[in-house]
Amino acid sequence: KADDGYRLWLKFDKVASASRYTSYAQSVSSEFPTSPILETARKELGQGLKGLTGIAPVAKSADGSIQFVKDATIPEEGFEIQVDKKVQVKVDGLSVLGRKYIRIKASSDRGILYGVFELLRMIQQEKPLADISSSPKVKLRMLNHWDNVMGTIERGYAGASLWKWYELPETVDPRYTDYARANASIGINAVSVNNVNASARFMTPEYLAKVKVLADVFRPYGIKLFLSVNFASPKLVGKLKTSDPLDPQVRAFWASKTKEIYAQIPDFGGFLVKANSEGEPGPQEFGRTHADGANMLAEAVKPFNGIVIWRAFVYAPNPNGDRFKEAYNDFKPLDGTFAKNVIVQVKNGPIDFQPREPFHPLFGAMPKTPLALEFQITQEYTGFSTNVFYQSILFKECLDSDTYQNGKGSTVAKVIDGSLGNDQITMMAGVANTGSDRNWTGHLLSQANWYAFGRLAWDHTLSSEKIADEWVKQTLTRDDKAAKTASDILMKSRDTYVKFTTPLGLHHVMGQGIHWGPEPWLERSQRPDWTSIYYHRADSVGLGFDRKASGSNALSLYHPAVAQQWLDPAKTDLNYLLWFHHVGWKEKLTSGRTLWDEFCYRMNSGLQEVKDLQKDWDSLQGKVDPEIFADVRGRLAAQQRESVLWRDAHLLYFQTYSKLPISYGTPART
Ligand code: GCW
Repeated sequence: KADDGYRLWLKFDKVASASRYTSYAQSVSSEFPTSPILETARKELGQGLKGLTGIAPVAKSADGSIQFVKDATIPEEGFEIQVDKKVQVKVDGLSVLGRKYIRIKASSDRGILYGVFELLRMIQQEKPLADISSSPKVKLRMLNHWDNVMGTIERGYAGASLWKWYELPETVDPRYTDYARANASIGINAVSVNNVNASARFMTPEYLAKVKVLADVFRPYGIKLFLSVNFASPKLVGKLKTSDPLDPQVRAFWASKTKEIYAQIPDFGGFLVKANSEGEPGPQEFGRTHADGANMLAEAVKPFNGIVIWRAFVYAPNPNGDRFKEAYNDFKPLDGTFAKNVIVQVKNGPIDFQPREPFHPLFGAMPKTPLALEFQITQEYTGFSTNVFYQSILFKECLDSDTYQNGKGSTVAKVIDGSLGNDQITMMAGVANTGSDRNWTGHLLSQANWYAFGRLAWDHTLSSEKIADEWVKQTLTRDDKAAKTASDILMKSRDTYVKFTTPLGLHHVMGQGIHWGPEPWLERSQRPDWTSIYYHRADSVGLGFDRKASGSNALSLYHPAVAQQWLDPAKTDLNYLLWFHHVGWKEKLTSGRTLWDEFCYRMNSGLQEVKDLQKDWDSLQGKVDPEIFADVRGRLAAQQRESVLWRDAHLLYFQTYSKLPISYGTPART
């Protein structure tokens, strides 16, 4: 039967080497008292082993061939897997050493659940079973859905929302469970279900009753539910005259609303807030700060151990300003003023999820405030669902960036995992790329981005190669050669995409309406920061945004050691060049080519590389499922068409400024 991608990386079909694992698949015993999460672990283990080995383990009270063992020394949610530990067993009154078994040790049922998925992951890749101990580096590993009441998804490219609000609460789509288990299998333990451009309807009893049902489905998978809130809810739902966070009635509204939510969802996670950004309401309307707003909500959820996740994605129109600096200018002065149960959520880069961005200058600049890192899994600026763009590469680039907060080695990863301070809350969030398409993510290869996000949120030290290899072996093929080809496609994809869309540090030049395709020629709009020329700054002299002291001076927001690497155009990594410098068209770059020639060269090689990706994928025919093969093949062809559009649009537009001939620098290939 052809594979429609629905089963994601959880296929659990019988493996060729099943006999290697059968002795372990006999029975399961547990030292833990029963609980919904433990029952999920048992069920997943049972189903998984049955699929992978053909044997369904029986439940035993003790001495199973797989044992869930309690060990209070293991960090919360972490686990240890021990394989082949010998035990003393009594046979006919004699004590004998023998019998192989697997122990999954944890301090909690959650740890057992994650250990079970780790074990299944090993078997599914047909790896030799090995001891492993693992625990998550950040506490909240969260998906943010930008899903609307009407069933649409903001920046979603895989169909409609998974949440069927009109059918809820009465009808519960079994897909909600499949979604939860996919998340649990990669360690995701929190989900905000609605768009940060939030409808206040989610604060009504009608919608809370629906949301409660989702929370009930997610709970046995160890997933906490959060809601995005509209800051004007006191006015919109509570019928108050104001939503001023310092107004006693407003505070009373939130206190009682919070109580109402916890009555339905006792383990409710808390609120996610986008305020005073892109037209969303917020505390600044009342002359209050982001901290005033966040702390007011924090007070409401505090009695229930809830938290407030306050987004730092803010910018306002200012023709002479630099959007790069706005979040920093708003938030840096507030460091140390947020309540203990607030975490500030910062996008990976200062502008907006571009295919390549320098890391956000707030990382490293707010030592007294826990910061969450927000990535965008959905491919708004990275090719929708027609382009392959393996985001692990982008995620890692940001995580591994050094902020120098506490000297060399203070990477973004260390800022967010709390190892530089004593952050109570630590968190990584990803804007979900899931939708109602049968294969969940539109482009089948985009499943790897959901997978990679979860794996990196669990352990940011994993390499992109390892994650790609794991995903491919579970999802596409275990044939070594074919798996290598598929992984290589993923590994190359990010660079290829950057080359034909935004090479050399060009940014925010996409179509401004739906953010699809190139639109560098957008020079006028009702807001200056919503044009392309605001970002690319092309003129007769050259291209790029000067962010040194001679320009916007945004570079000064970074630690001097960070700024240093980007200050001198002659020493700046070419991948970031136009982020920080306005470079003359005929200026020689370190590559030996002039800016214009390098630009033409990269655009064209990006396009050629897409052709290479197509060839690589074609070589997988017969090695991967035919339905998946055909689907990805079609999308790569669409990507090829788009790459021509990007190259030609960019070169013809920018040529009106450079006035130089287009030359690709390499012999054109067919
Ligand atoms: O990337 C931009 C998107 C908006 C989004 C916003 C945000 C939810 O274009 O659609 O709004 O970011 O992150 O708030």
